Amino acid sequence: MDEAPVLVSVRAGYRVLTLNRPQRLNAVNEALHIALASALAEAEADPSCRAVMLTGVGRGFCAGQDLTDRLAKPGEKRALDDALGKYYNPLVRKLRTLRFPVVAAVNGVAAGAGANLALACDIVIAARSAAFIQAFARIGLVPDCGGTWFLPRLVGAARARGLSLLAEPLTAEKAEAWGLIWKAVDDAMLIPEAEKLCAHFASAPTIGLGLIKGALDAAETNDLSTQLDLERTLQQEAAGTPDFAEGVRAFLEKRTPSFSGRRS
Ligand code: T3D
Repeated sequence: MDEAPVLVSVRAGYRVLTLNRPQRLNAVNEALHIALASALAEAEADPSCRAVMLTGVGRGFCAGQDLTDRLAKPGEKRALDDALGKYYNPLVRKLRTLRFPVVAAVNGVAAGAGANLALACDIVIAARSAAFIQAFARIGLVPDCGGTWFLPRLVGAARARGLSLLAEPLTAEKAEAWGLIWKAVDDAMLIPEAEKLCAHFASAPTIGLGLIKGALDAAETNDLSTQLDLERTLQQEAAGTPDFAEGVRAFLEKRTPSFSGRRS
């Protein structure tokens, strides 16, 4: 039997999803798409899951679309809108709207859709040896998987254009300096650091964190007045959670809060 394209490890309060096609730097084929979507759906359906870590086996995080599936016969035109509509776009939407944080632990090169898959996660930490490559222009494509949306917002227009048009590798350290990612860490510290973040999120006020994700995404298109109204609505929702009551009680009692992450 073929090895599973995504390995799932269930930990206390979170799950680790590991892309597992190391011989192709975890390039994405249809089987990996299906396995990843299903692993995310299972994590979402598990009330005890309060964070997800996404990482890769071997020396790559993810090299984007598996190009062996894209070789065209002379004169043949490949239709890619289906792949985006059926797999990549729902994947990005899912990551952005999951009710808990997703931590990308970028263990090696992240290229093409692999780079943007990482950027779609809530917190991106990368091994110092990793690099981010908007590889699309090297093969005549356009950054997808949210790249044209994330890049200018994260690093500004000039750097977004440089990265997209030149398709040069950006080191993890430079990615941190440019604000593309949360931080670069020593290779040996990548998984321990990512585990620490996930363990933190596993005992955090999960409903509130989910609302924060939504508020920050909405802020990208809302004007201030609309955003103020949204904050009002979301704050009311957050205030109705047991975690808000516990947070205030714990503060006043000078103790560490014990958040359930539950709505009621
Ligand atoms: O099609 C659609 O559905 C639309 C969506 C498109 C989204 C996209 O992601 S388009 C962009 C696709 N990705 C790329 O263009 C990146 C291709 N890979 C590379 O440029 C290089 O592999 C890297 C810069 C990422 C790493 O280079 P290096 O020198 O460290 O490794 P390598 O030797 O190139 O790769 C190792 C193996 O992985 C190699 O196989 P081999 O020769 O040992 O048998 C290589 O062919 C394979 N590999 C790497 N990336 C892919 C891949 N095989 C298939 N597809 C890949 N994307």
